[in-house]
Parts: sequence; structure tokens; C-alpha cells
Amino acid sequence: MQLHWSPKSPYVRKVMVCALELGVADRLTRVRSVAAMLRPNPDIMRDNPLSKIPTLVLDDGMRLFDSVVICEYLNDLAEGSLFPTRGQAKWDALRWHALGDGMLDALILWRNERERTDAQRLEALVDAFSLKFANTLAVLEAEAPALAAAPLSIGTITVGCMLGYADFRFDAEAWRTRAPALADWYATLAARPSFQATSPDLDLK
Ligand SMILES: N[C@@H](CCC(=O)N[C@@H](CS)C(=O)NCC(=O)O)C(=O)O
Repeated sequence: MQLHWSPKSPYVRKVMVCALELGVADRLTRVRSVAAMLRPNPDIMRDNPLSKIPTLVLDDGMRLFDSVVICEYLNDLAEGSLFPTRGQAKWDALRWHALGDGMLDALILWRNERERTDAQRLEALVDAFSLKFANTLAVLEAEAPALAAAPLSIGTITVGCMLGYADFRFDAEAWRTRAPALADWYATLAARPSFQATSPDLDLK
């Protein structure tokens, strides 16, 4: 299987963390692919019309995207338990996934906006992203005991990848000072070999 991959993408990281946790990472051949919103990449678009990574190309020719679809595919392949199928664990995992992924989408747009010139930047948009981040941290801080008690899932992994991206691109936001219990939970998660091996701070090739 070929994975359109880049070392700094938090969505790719989500897939790689799942693959490592499920023991199937060695079945993925990583293809270094540059995805940029303003420069659609024809090599990626052959496999994904949206020109986004991660995109997975299976040996039988099937193409899978986006990240959560790939993660669920890998989970099925490995008969894993990262997608709980019923009860509270299922809804917690899906909701945390939605919150982590939605916040990631906002952080990426926030970063794009931040990099515009003062004249181009829409301050109201920056303020909206900042408010959403503060609210997300407040909700996750209140839920830190539940996160700590929950099994590893697509939800906890995605929240972890979002916090890792916040560390990587939004260091100045100092999220730990606003969410200390969440920071404690994240420290344990981030110490797992799957998170260590996929850190955006590494010079992965
Ligand atoms: N919802 C998608 C988001 C993927 C995504 O936006 N990836 C970024 C890289 S971090 C990308 O490919 N950006 C290129 C673009 O938006 O055209 C997923 O979960 O896979």
C-alpha cells in the first residue's frame, strides 16, 4: 500500500500513529507528497481529486481518503480496537475525533491567515479561530479525567495529534497553562512510541 505522506502533516501523523499502534506500519510505503492549498499537486490528484494528504493507494488499486477513512481501513485490516463499535466508548471516540479534527482544520486555516500581510489578514477570522481554540481547550480540560480513563481510540489519537500540532505551530498560545489536566493526559499519550516516532519535530524523511 502506498501512502501519500509528509512528515509535518497532523492528519498524516494520525494515520501513522494508528498504523504503528495496530502493527501495520511496515505495510505502508510512504510516498513523499507535497500538498499545498494554493498549489494542487497533479501526482496526488491522480489518486485524490482534492489534492490532499493523507491518501492511501491499495495494492488492488482502490484509493482511500481522508485520514479517518484510512485509519478505519487500517483498523479493520488489523482487526484492531481503535474504532469502538458500541456504547459510550463509540460516541466518546467519534466525538473526540470530530473535536480534534475540527480544531485541526481551524488551526491550519488560522496559520494561513497568520501568514498573510497585515493588510490582507482578516482579524475577525483570527479572533474567531482564537476563540474556538480557547473553547476547545476548556471542553477538553473538563473532560481530561474521561480522556485518561478511555481506551486508546481514533478520538484520543486525534485529540493528541491536534495538541501536538498546537505545540508545533502555535507554541506562543501556551495551551498547557490554560489546560493543566489536559497537559498531564497528553504527556502520557505523547510518551507512547507511536507518538514519539511521528513527532513533527523529528527530521523524518
Ligand atoms: N480532512 C482531511 C484533511 C487533510 C488535509 O487538509 N491535509 C493537508 C495537509 S496537512 C492538505 O493536504 N492540504 C492541501 C490542500 O488543502 O489542498 C483529512 O482528514 O485527511
